[in-house]
Amino acid sequence: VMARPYYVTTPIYYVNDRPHIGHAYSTVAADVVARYEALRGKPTYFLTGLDEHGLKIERRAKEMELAPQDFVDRMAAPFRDAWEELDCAHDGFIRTTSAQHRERVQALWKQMEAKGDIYLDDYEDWYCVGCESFKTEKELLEGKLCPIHQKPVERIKERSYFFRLSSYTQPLLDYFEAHPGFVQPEARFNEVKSFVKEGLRDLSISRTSFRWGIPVPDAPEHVIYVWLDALTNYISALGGPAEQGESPLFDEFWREAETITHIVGKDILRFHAIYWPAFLMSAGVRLPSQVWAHGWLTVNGEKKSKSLGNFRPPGPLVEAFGADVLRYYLMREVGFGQDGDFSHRNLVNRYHGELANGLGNLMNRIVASILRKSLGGRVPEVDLDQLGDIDHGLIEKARAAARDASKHFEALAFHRALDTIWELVAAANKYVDSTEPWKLAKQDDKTRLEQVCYTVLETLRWLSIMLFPVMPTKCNELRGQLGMTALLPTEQVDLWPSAWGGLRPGTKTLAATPLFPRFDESQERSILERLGVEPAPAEPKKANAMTEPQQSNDFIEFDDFMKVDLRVGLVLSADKVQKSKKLLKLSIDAGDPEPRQILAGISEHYAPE
Ligand code: ME8
Repeated sequence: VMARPYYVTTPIYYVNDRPHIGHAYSTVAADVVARYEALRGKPTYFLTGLDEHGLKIERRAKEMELAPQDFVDRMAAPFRDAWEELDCAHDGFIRTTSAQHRERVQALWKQMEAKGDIYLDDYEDWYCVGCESFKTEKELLEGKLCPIHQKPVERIKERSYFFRLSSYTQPLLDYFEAHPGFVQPEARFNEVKSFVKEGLRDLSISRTSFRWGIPVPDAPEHVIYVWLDALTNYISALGGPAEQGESPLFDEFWREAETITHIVGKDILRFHAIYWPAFLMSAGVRLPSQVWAHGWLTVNGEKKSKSLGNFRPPGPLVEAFGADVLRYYLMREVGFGQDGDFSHRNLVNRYHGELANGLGNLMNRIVASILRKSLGGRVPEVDLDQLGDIDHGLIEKARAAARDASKHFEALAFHRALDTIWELVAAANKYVDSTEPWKLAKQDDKTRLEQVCYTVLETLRWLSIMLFPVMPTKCNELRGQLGMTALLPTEQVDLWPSAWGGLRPGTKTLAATPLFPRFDESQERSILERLGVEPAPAEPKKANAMTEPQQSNDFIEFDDFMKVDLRVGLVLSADKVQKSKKLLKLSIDAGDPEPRQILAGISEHYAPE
């Protein structure tokens, strides 16, 4: 079966802001999907870019005393740099001020017009410049504030072109009915459906009161509404809308794509799940397969706002941890679709617990240590038919992980994919604990040692593929240490692990530097300091509902802590308390004239000795 094309997009970001962790979240997710699908042999195209028109940009440029085009040119570079730093290998980078985009937007307009869906009328409504969106009276907060930006909306009264969105109410509902996976997650889809069920109003799609946009064809005193302009990026970047045969990219990745996924933040779901499909229906262009709305991130517990400094370009984080670690953390910490917190401290914790002590340790124990000392650093030759139950246990775990992780990646459940893969990492470390290769190394007959080492090395090879979408550089380093070549995704070749025993006996491994070196405490402190994180150790951890139990926040104030009388003592004896499961009776010398007797509820965890 030929693998069919896969197309994935991020929102195009407004250039009035600098790239930050929130933008990085969407972009990394899209890159991970694209890399995953490419590994499976699908032709893939990953698009990101910039939204450069609109009143918001025009005003910001004015504040900066720059011509709008100079302003957007200047603001584009930091985004390109950020995606390069984060190893986000986009195939296309669309800017809405490009000539190709302008032409295609006008072409789409004409198709909608030819359908009879555009008309001119007088218009009066509330507008939020932050959202670049009209608001109905009942959406507004007290004092005519935008519910999202908490800023006053503006009264707009002008002649404008309208799109007959109202006549797409039923077609959209029918489409939703027929495509139950169109919006993800499901709860968000339900919100979209109820919104449409209430009935849609026609949409004003042009403005005359400012200039910074794409002129309406044959009516250049109007500029095209920035969201109609912006949404069209997803096809204009491919050369669409276009007739069959006019644009090979549009044919391959839109017309004939197996899957078209728009990744967006939940804030802009309505535009993507309602307006965009309606525009496409009107123009007679196929619809995307799914709109995936992820949740909203805070950084160290803080929301994004102009006054807060946590939402900074990701450069310093990449410098401190490397792109792969940051990508890993972004995909692991918060369930895709849920809101969550990006916490520098949790990043450090996961780095140590999961990367250094989990995967890195597995690598070190075998490749850097035993293999080198006892088997000349080469991949041993083993007879796979001679393996024991415990070996097959790990092999089965690997097969299950590959199967489940692929399902999760396909569903954009990145955190689940990583959970599954980390179960395999844990199982492999446990396998090393149980088989005790350091003891096997002392035996004259090395057969068992070879079996154990091979089983772990092959597991590492599988891991180097499964983790590649998230940590491409580290995975290729890992492969280099296993004596293997870098992964090179190729169309129509499925590289996902399926056959056990791909690692060739005799391959020379390299014990290079650890993949995830541990930081000591002072390094950790200085990294956090450089990132501007307060060195308070008792930061209440924002728990991730998907993977961790909620933690209680019952911390005490420092003054209360100062009331504590804390002493160090020597345990003189410890005895089980008869008939009690929990208690140990301790006799303790804490500097008092007589030893103290203390009952401690630790018997389930400590033997008296
Ligand atoms: O809305 N948490 O651009 P934008 C998670 N130009 N994601 C976040 C985030 C956060 N705190 N902050 C931003 C626009 N994002 C329009 C889009 S598309 C045709 C036009 C991400 O610069 C998230 O993907 O305001 C969100 O949807 C997007 O950035 C908004 O970027």
